[in-house]
Amino acid sequence: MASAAPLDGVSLPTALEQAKVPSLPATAYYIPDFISEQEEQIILDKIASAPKPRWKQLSHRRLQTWPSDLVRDRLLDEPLPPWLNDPVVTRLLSIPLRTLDSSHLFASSPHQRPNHVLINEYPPGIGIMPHKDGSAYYPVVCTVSLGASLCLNIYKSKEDGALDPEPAYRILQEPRSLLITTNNLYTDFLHGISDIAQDRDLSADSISNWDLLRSPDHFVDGLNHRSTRTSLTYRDVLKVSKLGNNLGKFLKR
Ligand SMILES: O=C(O)CCC(=O)C(=O)O
Repeated sequence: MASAAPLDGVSLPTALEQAKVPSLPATAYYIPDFISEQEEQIILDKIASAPKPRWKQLSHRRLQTWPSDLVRDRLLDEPLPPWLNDPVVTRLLSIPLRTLDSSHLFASSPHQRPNHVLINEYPPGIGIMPHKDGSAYYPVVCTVSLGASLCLNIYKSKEDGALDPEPAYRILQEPRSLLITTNNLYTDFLHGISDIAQDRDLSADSISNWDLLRSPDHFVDGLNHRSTRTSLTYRDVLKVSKLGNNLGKFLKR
């Protein structure tokens, strides 16, 4: 992959189309070296130093939402903190979709950039149930992985609406990588992460983005021993309320 802006450990495609995962339904992109080790550590330190009430504790997993939770699918208009904006958003918007085309991934989204970030922390053995992200967001999800690798499973719904229990596709996400899912992959498929301590049967045949991985040699035995992995999922929330209207007053109470 050619580097648009040489920075230690960062390698960006000159156009997003070069990072497309061709074996997946339209459309996914994978960039293994999206941020550097130093940038990864700075973001992890910021997450760790966030005030305790920022964490929402679920039964096995905890998460932070920035700038705030959605209320009835609406976001209160507030900027992302600088450490979530730079380098991730600035870098995302700097990559053209196609060569000789200046438009970027969020060029047609309501706010022309992601305005919301969910931070999920997954200890080994913990995942997330298969789900769709729904209609509150513009249908583009950008996920930056920090700290460790794991597999994201992609599921088809059956004709009767039931979930096919076997994933149709598996995407391996390495630390410092960016995964983008959009189009039919966003609207028609579910995604989830298994509650396991090891991802197994990893190979060029079973992993959709194998040819785009930074270090496929790390998984030659077919295994990924999980350690704590943190993800940042960036999205553009469609509906935003300005402070001062009723939602703003309600939230500020
Ligand atoms: O952590 C991930 O990679 C997936 C997160 C996720 O499924 C979500 O935020 O909806």
